[in-house]
Amino acid sequence: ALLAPGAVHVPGWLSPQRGRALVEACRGWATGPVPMRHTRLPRGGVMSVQTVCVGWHWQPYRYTRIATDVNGARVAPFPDWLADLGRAAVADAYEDEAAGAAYHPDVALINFYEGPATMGMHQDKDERTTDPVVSLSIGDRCVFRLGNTQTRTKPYTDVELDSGDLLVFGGGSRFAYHGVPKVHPHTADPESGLARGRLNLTLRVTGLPG
Ligand code: MD3
Ligand code: FE
Repeated sequence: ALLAPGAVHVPGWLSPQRGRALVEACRGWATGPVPMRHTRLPRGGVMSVQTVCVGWHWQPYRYTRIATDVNGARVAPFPDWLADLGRAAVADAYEDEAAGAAYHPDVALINFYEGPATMGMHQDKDERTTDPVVSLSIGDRCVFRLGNTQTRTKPYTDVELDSGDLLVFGGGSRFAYHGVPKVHPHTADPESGLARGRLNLTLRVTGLPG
């Protein structure tokens, strides 16, 4: 479904089998080289979601190869199979094979929502490109809020996201405010590979060299 210009929701895009494989890969990245943790914000806050990155390390508000804000380790490389998954996602969401083929993500942010974790309304502006963001959800259902490009308040659209759902945000929605105001606890199907909580992967193109 088209949520807004450039914003496409494809329910159930990820098969349970692929979702479980993705969960297993994320379990590996969560242990290191840079462990999954609550990101500390420069003004002293701590994010309620836990995050681990692949390809580049996101520290608010820039991308580095070394996690100087966590443990000083070099971030895990971005695997070719994950870039392939991103190309398939863009091609399917936009029904545009050329757009899919032209998509070369080099970073994944992996967010884990446990207990009361939420994500406030924000824009993703740390990438130096306008290429789409691909989002894959696994585990508990949640409310995803897609706002506008001007303010972090109304008007916005709330969408229920379920395990396996794909979202692609490009074009006029790439710099829209968005957030996750609510996760519905204990709604994950064990078949998803997650016993509890919600996992979200976003694939992006940083525009940074090599
Ligand atoms: C709309 N993650 O990591 S994914 C984030 O579910 C983030 O963990 C949320 O927002 C999550 O930055 C939402 C969907 C998403 C991601 C990027 C977007 C929506 C977006 C960029 C522009 C507009
Ligand atoms: Fe975001």
